[in-house]
Amino acid sequence: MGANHEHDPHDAAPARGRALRLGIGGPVGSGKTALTAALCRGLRDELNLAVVTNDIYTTEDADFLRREAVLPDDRITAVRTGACPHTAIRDDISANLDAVESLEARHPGLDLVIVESGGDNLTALFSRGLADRQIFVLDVAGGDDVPRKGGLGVAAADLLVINKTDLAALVGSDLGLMGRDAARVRDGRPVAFTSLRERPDAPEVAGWVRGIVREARASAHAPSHGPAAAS
Ligand SMILES: Nc1nc2c(ncn2[C@@H]2O[C@H](COP(=O)(O)OP(=O)(O)OP(=O)(O)O)[C@@H](O)[C@H]2O)c(=O)[nH]1
Ligand SMILES: [Mg+2]
Repeated sequence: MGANHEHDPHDAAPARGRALRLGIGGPVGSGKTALTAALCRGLRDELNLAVVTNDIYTTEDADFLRREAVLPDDRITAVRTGACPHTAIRDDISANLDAVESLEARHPGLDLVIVESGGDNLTALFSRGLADRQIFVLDVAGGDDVPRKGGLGVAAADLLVINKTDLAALVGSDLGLMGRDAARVRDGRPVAFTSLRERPDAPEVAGWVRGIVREARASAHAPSHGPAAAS
């Protein structure tokens, strides 16, 4: 029997006084690292950023981001999961939390830490104890029936990105159908179509990330509503 993916053993960590943590998940090769690179390039002049990458056996994604110089090297940390990627973002998040916290300690005042998951299946969601918000990245080459098949990643991520639209005609994927099926399972949560090949800066996704960072700042400065003092 499969694991119960609805069960999250971790509580959401308190967000006050620390960076917002954004998880980026999705199947193998859908464009998670390309999107991470796009967000770093697009936001690094206005936000204080760092990245954690997850690979099973290598540090390839971190190596790629360093080679591309999307951020200074010491703002990019690789976690080698050694097992199914979803285990490291959902069940035992300690290696990822250590990586995030060590980046926060080395770079005071971080606004945003992006955590890229290793490529996984459609049920892979981040634990709320690791990611405050999450993006799930599909690509059109995986088939235009993937949004209809649903799965937690497609249905529940805060933003669904459908990437590689430049390949849609080549692989016979119907973008309209993907959009309608995604809307049906997502209960109003947003969907963005991207081609990181044609628009490597992903302006729509960068705009969404600006919005969640603004929200996090606003709630960090809002007065807390603790229980009223007894008289
Ligand atoms: N044609 C096309 N190729 C893309 C696009 N986005 C990414 N790619 C390519 O797709 C391949 C996989 O992209 P990655 O960003 O490494 O995908 P990933 O999801 O991080 O992959 P894993 O971490 O291995 O799961 C690379 O060769 C990218 O250059 C796109 O919009 N269009
Ligand atoms: Mg990657």
